[in-house]
Parts: sequence; C-alpha cells; structure tokens
Amino acid sequence: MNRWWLRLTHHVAPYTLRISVLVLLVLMGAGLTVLMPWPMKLIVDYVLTAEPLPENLAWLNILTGTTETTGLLAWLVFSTLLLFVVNRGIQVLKAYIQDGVGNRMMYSLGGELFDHLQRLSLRFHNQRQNGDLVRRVTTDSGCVRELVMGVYLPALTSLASLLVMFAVMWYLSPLLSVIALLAAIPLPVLIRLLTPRMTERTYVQQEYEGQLMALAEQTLTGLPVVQAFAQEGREEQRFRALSRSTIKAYLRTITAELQFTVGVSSATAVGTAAMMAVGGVQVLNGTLTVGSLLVFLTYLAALYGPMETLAYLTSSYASASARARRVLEILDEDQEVKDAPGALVLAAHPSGQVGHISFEDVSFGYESGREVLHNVSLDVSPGETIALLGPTGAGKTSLVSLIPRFFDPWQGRIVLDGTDIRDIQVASLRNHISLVLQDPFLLPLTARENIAYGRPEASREEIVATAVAANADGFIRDLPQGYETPLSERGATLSGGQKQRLAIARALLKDAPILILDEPTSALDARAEALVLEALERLKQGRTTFIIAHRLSTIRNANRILVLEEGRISWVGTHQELIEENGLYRRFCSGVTGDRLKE
Ligand code: DCP
Ligand code: MG
Repeated sequence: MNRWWLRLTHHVAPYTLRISVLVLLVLMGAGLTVLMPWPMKLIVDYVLTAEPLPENLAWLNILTGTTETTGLLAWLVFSTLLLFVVNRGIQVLKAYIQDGVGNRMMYSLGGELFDHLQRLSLRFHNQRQNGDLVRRVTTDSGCVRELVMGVYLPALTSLASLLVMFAVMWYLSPLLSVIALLAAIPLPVLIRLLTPRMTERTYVQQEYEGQLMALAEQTLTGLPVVQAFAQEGREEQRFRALSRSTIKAYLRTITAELQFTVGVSSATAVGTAAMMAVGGVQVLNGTLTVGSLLVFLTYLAALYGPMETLAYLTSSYASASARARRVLEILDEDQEVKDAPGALVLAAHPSGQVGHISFEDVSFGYESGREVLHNVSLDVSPGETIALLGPTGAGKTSLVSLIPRFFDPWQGRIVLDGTDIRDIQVASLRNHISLVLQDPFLLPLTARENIAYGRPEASREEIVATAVAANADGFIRDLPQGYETPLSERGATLSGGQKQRLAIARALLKDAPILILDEPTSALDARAEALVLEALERLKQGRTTFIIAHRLSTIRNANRILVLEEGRISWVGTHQELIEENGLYRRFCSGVTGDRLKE
C-alpha cells in the first residue's frame, strides 16, 4: 500500500492543465482574501480621519486622480465591491473546474475498476457480495478525487492564505502577530483531542447506515419469501430497531462535532478579546492605527478556516487512502482466466468440421480441499450430442462450465480441435459456444435485445425466426409491446418456462459450433418441451452439443448418454443401452434423480 497514490496518477495526468489553472485560481483567491479588509482599513485610517495618505500609499492618489476624501471614499467603496465580485467569480470558477475535474477523475478510476471487475472469474464473484462491489465502483473510486481536491489542493490553498496573511500581519505589528499565533494554538490541540472521537463516531454511524441499507435491500430481494411466511412485521421491527441505533449514533456524532465547534468558538473569542485588549492599548499609544487593528481582527477570524483545513488533512488523507485500498485490492485481484501470451484466435467462420472436445483426466473444485470432479476423461466428436445425466449435485453444471473457461481445471486439460483451451483467446473461445444456463438470466433490455444479446447486428427477421424456432414467438407477441417490451431486471414479468425459451432463442441466434444446454426444458410442460426439442433437434445439426437433463424424453436423441455420479463418470452409452441395462435404469427409477426418468 506504500505510495498507493502513484498508482492513481494516470487518472490525474490527463487533467494537468486544468489542475494548473485551479492552482492559479487558488493563489489568486488567497491574495484577494488577504486584500479584502484593506479598503476598510484605509477608510478608517485616512478617510474618516481626513488624514493625508502616507508616502508609501501615495500611488492611490495617482491611481484615483484625486486627493479629496470623498473621492477617495468613493474609490475605496468601489474597490471593496470589485474585490467581492472578483473573489466570488474566482470561487465560482474554481468550484466549477474542481467539480468537473474531480468527477472526471473519479469516473475514470471507476471505469477501470468496473472493466476489471467484469473480467474477474466467476469464482471471485461467487465469493463476493455484489452490494459491496458496487460500492467500490461507485463510491470508493472517489478516492482519487478526494486525494487531489480534498487533500493536495486544500493544503496548498490553506498554506498560501496563511503565509500571505501572516506576512501582512507581521508587517503591521509583530506583537499582535504573536498573539494571533498564540490564539491559534488551541485549534490543533482541540483537533488532536476530539478528532479520534469524531472519526470513531462517524465510522459507527456509517456502519449502522450500511446495515440499514443492507437490510432494506435483502428484504426487498427476498420479498416473496417474506410475504409467503408473513414475516413483514418482524422485518419492520428489525428495520425500526436498526433505525433507532442509527439515530443514536448520528446524535453522538453531532454531539462530538458540537463540542468541537464550541471549543473553536471559545478559542476564537479568547483570541479576539486578547487582541482587542493588546491592540486597543497599542492604538491608544499611537503605535497602531485603528484600521490596522481591524485588519488584524478580520485576519484572526479568517485564520481558523485554513488552520482547520490543515489540521484535518491527515484524516482526509486517511479516508482517501482507506478507499483507495478498497479499490486497489480489486484491481490487484488477478484475472484467473485470461489470455495466454500468443493465445490462438479461433476463426470466426471455420471451414470444415469443428468442435472436437476432449477432457483429459480433468479434476476440478471450487474451494481447495473439496474436489467436485475427479479425473474425468471424455472424447466428443464434432457434431456429436452428449447428454449428461446424474443426481443433483453430481457436478454436471460444473463439468460444462469448464468448456467456456468459467473456471480452469485443477488438473488435466480440455482440448478443443487439438488446442488446449487455455491457449485459446478467451473471447474467441466463448464466441464459439452458445450457452443456455440452468438459471436463464435475462438482462433488463427489451425481448428483442435479449435475444440478440450475442449478435446485436442480427436482423429482425432472423430474431423472429429464432424465436419461432425456440417456441417463444407466440408469447413474445402477446407481451404489451411485443418484441419491444422491456423485460425487468430478472425477467420477472415472464414465467419460468417463458424465460427458458427466451434464453434458448438467445443461444440459438448466436449460431456457434458448440452448444451447451443446462436443463433447457426443465420448466416446460411436455407439449412445450416437445416443440422446443424439435427445434433444438434441427439446430443441433453439425454442432457439438452438451445437454443436461433429468428427463429421458429430453435425451432420447443424444448420440451418447453420460451418467455422472459424485463427480465421476459412472456410465457411458446410448439411450438404447441405458434402457437395456436394467440395473442402471432401475436405479434411476428408484429415485436417484427422481422418477421423472421413468417416461
Ligand atoms: N458447487 C460449489 N460452488 C459452486 C457451484 C457448485 O461448491 N459455485 C458444488 C456443489 C455441488 C458440486 O459443486 O456439491 C456440484 O455442483 P453442480 O452445480 O455442478 O451440480 P449439478 O449441476 O450436477 O446439480 P443440479 O442437478 O442440482 O444442477
Ligand atoms: Mg446443475
């Protein structure tokens, strides 16, 4: 984590010019702030007393072209106005550039993080909570903005204002400058004393807020279960209890902050009083003008702002660095499944027969120490259809998810047309595979866009034809806006079987030489299944197909059936052999995979 900010510089570098302008504006702003009380000083010291200007201010007479007091007054009033307007203008411009650049840097880092996250393996994502990852992309990526706009720039602003102010004060009266310095001392002390408490309480408060958000999100996601078990009351209780704790934590934070504010105000009051006393005596002695005392008092009040900023820098830095840690932790996460150097790019439109897949002594598991597939060997010819059968949890889904390299085997290798799939470019490998997942997840797009997800350039005719083939055209036309109906996040407006048919259409339209179907018809009734199977039958032609199913009807036409039990291939043969081999058939019938196999 050392020098973490060095790793973020490429998100800052493109904005060097704009940041330079910002620095310039900051310095100009600091100068103008220091000038602010001066017209007042001149009015008090020279206009109200009708004293002539001293030699070192004679240039004012030349500039204004007048030596009359009223003329000078008018000019000074005007310059106050000008100072205000210009200073405001600078602040506005600064805020505009600062927010623009800050957000650009944040989204630049957020974009890098999002892209990286998308490419991390499913194993990584299985172990992580989506909510937490979303927070890292959308919120924690603000660390780079926080660092530049919340640490470096304020540090510069504060130091510049403090230095200039102090120089002017010293020029006016060294004694009063020392008093101002003494009056400022309580501030760092207060901060040292109270910051840990404020930070701690803010942290607790944010924790509670996070829990509250998580509870609301979880309850809404699992709402069907909550409602089915009539547990709304209990969830409400939990929410209210958590809300109470959150409010309590919030009040504790506010108390700490108020203590701090009271402390700062007291210090300012004491400092102001001391300065008035000493300055008053000096004015009476004639060693200080009234106007200079006013300048001092104004600076004293203005001193606290930058000092406070400086004192908070460490905590701002700590917060930015904590967030950066959460971002970099993900960026450091190695892409387990990635292109090997010189990886083979498969031809987009291969000529001749493709799709020869062999598993060579493949073992695989999700967590170390718990192997799910043990020494699986299998040779599938191009165009062959393999049906996978086996009890739930046997490893069927795991076996087929090795083919598109959602995971890499622990041991052994998978070879596609003579090349180890680890030596094939991941994207081109996946372009050769059409998948219907066990959970037919649809994206929050229209029905048409969902079907065309793997081939956005497909024509409407092709899309409709595929939907017809997947037996999905009918219900899509019945949707309120037909093919243009937006489907909600989880495709909740469709039934399980409808989602499945849409997922099949999506896979079919992709038109890849390898087809993987994980229980594609489990949610369909016998009639719908027959129609889909018939369509699949046509589309399987010439494609190497893996189909996982629980029903014999689904796998009847497979070239070979493969029975998987506890991660091992326990039987391979044709449908006819399966029926003839009494023992095996009986075993299925007696409930290993349920009696659905009886048909
Ligand atoms: N498993 C795991 N982590 C995952 C997925 C599965 O630890 N992300 C485990 C659970 C099972 C084993 O792997 O013990 C095999 O799971 P599969 O999903 O491969 O099993 P099937 O697809 O055969 O089961 P089903 O018929 O229920 O889909
Ligand atoms: Mg499965």
